[in-house]
Amino acid sequence: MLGKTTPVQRRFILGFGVTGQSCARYFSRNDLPFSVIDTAMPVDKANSLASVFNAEAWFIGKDYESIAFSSNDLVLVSPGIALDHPAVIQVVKSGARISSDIELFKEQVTQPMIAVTGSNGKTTTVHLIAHILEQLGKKVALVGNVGKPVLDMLDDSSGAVDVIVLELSSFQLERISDLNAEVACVLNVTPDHLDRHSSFAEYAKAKRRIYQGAKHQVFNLEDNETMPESKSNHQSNSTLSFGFNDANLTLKEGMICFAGQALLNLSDIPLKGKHNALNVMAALACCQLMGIEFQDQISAISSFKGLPDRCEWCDQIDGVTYINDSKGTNVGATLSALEGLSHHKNVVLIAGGEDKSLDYHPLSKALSQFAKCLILMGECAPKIAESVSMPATFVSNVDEAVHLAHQLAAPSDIVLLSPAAASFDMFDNYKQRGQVFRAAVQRLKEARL
Ligand code: UMA
Repeated sequence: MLGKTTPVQRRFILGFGVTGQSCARYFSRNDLPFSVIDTAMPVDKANSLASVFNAEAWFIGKDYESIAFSSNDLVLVSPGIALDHPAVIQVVKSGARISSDIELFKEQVTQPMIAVTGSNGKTTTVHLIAHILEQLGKKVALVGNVGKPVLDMLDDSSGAVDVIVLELSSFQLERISDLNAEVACVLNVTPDHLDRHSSFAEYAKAKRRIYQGAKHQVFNLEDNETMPESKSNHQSNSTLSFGFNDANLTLKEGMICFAGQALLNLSDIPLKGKHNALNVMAALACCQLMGIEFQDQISAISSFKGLPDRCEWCDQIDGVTYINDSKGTNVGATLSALEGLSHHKNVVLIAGGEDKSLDYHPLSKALSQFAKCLILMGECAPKIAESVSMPATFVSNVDEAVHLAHQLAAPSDIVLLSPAAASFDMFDNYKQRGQVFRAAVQRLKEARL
């Protein structure tokens, strides 16, 4: 434990966003002094945070260069800061101990953890797992990349929690070891964040770190990159796979089945699309490995409502359905949305945003199979256009995109916002992009009345 009893001389928090601030609250609750380093925060924002957080010192911008770290110092690094960031390199060279909020958390929690990662579907899946457990009377803490930093769970009420459901990103996983989860699951691995990881292989390897020390493992038999490298060392371990063919949990004639027994009809699942069928199978497997019978999970699944910004139904205007998949921030997500929602090439796709060094060529075949037109916006619009054979129309904002889509779509078509790219070129985050899309659809509807 990195508390008062360890010979830590000074504590630094590197990166003072959502994670960094939760680290500060954690240290303050435990009367442990700390300093803040943020290399990208505007000084006026740091000044206003300084009145809220009682740090010993603030190092903003390049101020960190003057710090003489020692091997007795502890530096908690936020997930968004890459391992090759100059500040991290300076810390490593000094011999100071680098850690993270998740490392600190896992050393202290006593409750069983279900940990889930994947390029796409992880937030939907952790919400579904939490929903199933809650419907069955468990007190659940849903934390991690999902938006609630883990250390905020360790307050006075944490004793009442029965199960921790933890969503982890590759950024969080690349700097932790031996998570020791009760159940660990990798949903899928498709290219993402290649501006941060040196290669797809490194990205996939980071994802599979989630299995380290896990008692039970859940993986996607359709996707080799999700497979655990070895069986868990636990004697009571078991591993479950999910997928469309020959997996432990699989699909047969529209039914989710386990060991030949039909569990659930796909049409009774509120989440639509083949990708969501996989997410549901993964959630069923995770909960079963926590000792919950499949039969007890089924009614809970049918009462689960999906999440905003993930293939979210917005409205129907003149017979055209508008779907907001703003969280589709990589190529794999957009492929899943196209494949899962389209019937007979009836999708007008709105894509584009900030590039994450992704290869957009795989979109080309899917567009010709599932889409009727392509509308592009944002920084990487030209790169997407060059990578696909379908001609694209460029627009400069979401309103223009929605108006053009309305002109191009016919009754029973789908207008799908699924950018295959990050949002930061035009928006604060994907949620704001989704809100702007919903508002544009609403204005279109009002104009048509
Ligand atoms: N910063 C620096 N130097 C830099 C870059 C950033 O000092 O070079 C500072 C920024 O000024 C800012 C802070 O670091 O003050 C931001 O830290 P961060 O980027 O680690 O983000 P947090 O606000 O701590 O949020 C993180 C996750 N964000 C990322 O990993 C980028 C959140 O996931 C997560 O919900 C939160 O911790 C709690 O666990 C978001 C995300 O986009 C949703 N995740 C990616 C994804 O899902 O694809 C990985």
